[in-house]
Amino acid sequence: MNVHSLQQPRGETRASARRDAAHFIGGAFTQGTTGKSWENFSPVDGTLIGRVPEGGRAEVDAAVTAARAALNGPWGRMTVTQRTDLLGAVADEINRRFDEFLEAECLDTGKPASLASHIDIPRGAANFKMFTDVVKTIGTECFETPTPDGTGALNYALRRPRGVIGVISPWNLPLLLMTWKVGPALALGNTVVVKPSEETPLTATLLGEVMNTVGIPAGVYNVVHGLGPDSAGEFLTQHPGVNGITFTGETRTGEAIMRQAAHGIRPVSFELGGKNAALVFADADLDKAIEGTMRSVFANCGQVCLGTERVYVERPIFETFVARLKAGAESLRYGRPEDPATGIGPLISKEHQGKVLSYYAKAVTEGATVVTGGGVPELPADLSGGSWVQPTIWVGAKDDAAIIREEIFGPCCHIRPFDTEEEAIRLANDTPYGLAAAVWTENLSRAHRVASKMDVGICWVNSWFLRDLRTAFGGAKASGIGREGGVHSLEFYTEITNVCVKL
Ligand code: NAD
Ligand code: 6OD
Repeated sequence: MNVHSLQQPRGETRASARRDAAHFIGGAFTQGTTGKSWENFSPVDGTLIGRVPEGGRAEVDAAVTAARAALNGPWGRMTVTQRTDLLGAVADEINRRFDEFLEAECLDTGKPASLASHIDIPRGAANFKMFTDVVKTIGTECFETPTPDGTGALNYALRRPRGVIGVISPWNLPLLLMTWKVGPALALGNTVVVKPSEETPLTATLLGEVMNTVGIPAGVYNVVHGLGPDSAGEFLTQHPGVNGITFTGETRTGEAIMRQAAHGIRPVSFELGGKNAALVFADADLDKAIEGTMRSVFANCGQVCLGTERVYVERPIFETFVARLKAGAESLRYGRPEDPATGIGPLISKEHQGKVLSYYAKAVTEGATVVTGGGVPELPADLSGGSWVQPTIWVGAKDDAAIIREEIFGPCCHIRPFDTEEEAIRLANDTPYGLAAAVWTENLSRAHRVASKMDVGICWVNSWFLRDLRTAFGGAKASGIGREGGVHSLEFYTEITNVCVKL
């Protein structure tokens, strides 16, 4: 990549450096009609990145109308091969413009380019390729049914696109999580209207250029920027022309969207919050457990829904584990995205920094011991306008403390000792959430036994965030509704019509 293209002007905003976002509706970029917009600030240093137009009901309506027209028009008429060839070209074009996507993602999020170039952008492309493979190979069921007259009947299933899909996505892995929904939706013949997070508008906008370049028909992929309540997010999820809503974000937002989706009985697919546990047994390979837990706690500055915020460590190795994770946390280097030595970036925004710091303060008032971190780092003046926090580790909190019960979404974890396998399982499952868990042990039987008892959608053994896109992804309990990935995406993105033929 061109590392210089990631440099932000320090303390000023040059007009040439500004990156304004735009809606993408019916194949054209527009600033919309509301006259409203907001400023997008860099999480790294607080400088202005650009302006983002706020869509209103008119923009949402225009996008849904364009999506419906494409569904009933050129997109709906394509063969599966024509459609999947085009989506393969989308993936290729993202890879061809890799550096531009990387720059845009790092500008919006402040995350290290070393991370985004390994995860966010390659997965953004892979999310289009993988689902074309699924769609090309999937069949449907057929039953031969006996009838009293002896001639029988044939029942077979037809899978058809659900229609216009509303996609509401978050800011932590913006391109990855948005395309994780747009990829299968389009591969299965739907059209989409995306409302990206207000914090991260750039890659969704850039993807519009890619769609036009490769010849995706106008209206298949639409983007309307805006906020949630009383703005584009709410207007999209309330729109009667939207046939299904797929959402990734906070559990509380999911509750609001579910209420909005109730009008017209629209189905939802939800990937929500987590309060994920890691269970580290005394027989674990400690080097691997430390390396994996370092990533699961601190990667993306802790802003990963699958991230670990509760670590349970078997007592004989507790002190050693705490000391080693502390050393790892203290070795992480703050820095700009383009610096290859940067180990940790800022949080997404000043608002989120305030939320995370409120938990740092609450941890102390509730009696936890701070092992490391707990505040804002001292940084050079050129970074002081950013939303930085220290990687933080606590011990000694009560099991009902806020830092144990509530999702913080920051670079922090609490570590607690346990004495028996049963106790570890009970503690890990003692949460309203059920997204992910990581189990660290070299004992094969224990690994399978414990994994089968985790009340979660995804349980890793001796790894974390190791993804095979064919597998079911989603959360149990308050962490979600439904599963996406591989053939599981068919559940939400298609409707089945059963055809019963009396022979
Ligand atoms: P958020 O819920 O605040 O916002 C997500 C999106 O919802 C944004 O685009 C926002 O504008 C929109 N929104 C907000 N209110 C709305 C409303 N009433 N109607 C329609 N849209 C509305 O989430 P966030 O802060 O962007 O992301 C962080 C959260 O997302 C964390 O809780 C994290 O755990 C969760 N998350 C979950 C997964 C997963 O796969 N389970 C993945 C990533 C993030
Ligand atoms: O890997 C994925 O498919 C996925 N949805 C990851 C989610 C990460 C949450 O922050």
